[in-house]
Amino acid sequence: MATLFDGLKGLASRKLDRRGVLAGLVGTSAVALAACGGIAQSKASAGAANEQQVYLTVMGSIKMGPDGKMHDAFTPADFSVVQNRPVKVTVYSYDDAPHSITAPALKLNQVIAPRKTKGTPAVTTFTFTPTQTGKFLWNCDLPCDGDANGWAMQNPGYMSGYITVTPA
Ligand SMILES: [Cu+2]
Repeated sequence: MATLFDGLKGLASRKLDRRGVLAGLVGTSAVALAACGGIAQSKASAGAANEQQVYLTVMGSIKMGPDGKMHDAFTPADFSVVQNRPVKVTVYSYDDAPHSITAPALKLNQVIAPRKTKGTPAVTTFTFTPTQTGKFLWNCDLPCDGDANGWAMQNPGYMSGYITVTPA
């Protein structure tokens, strides 16, 4: 991991007093611990390269439904990933209410944080590794789409969609 190397390099090149050395060592061991979380260091970097990235955006009253009303929606609501590889999901929410991506079959139940300032999205990131292949329905599990009594939560393409997992 670059951070561990940079940490050691920084430690060696800096002239530190005792407190500085201690702080440097603490910082380095924290990084080493983080590397341990990825099992072995070499595997951790291989895992990062193997990681799949998904970017989603959430907006309130953004997509017109067949009822002619505007509904809360994820964009995209459907995405496809490959089995047995970590998926890093980054969600930008421009909405002032929390939402979720809930898919029990994939053991997913992730709250998506609401934005605090209008126009500035809240960023939620999480990682999961799908082990089974198939097409899995997800829903937002937190009451939303208030103007339409939660209609979007039951309708794929809005506050619901499909995660397709294809064989590795
Ligand atoms: Cu929602």
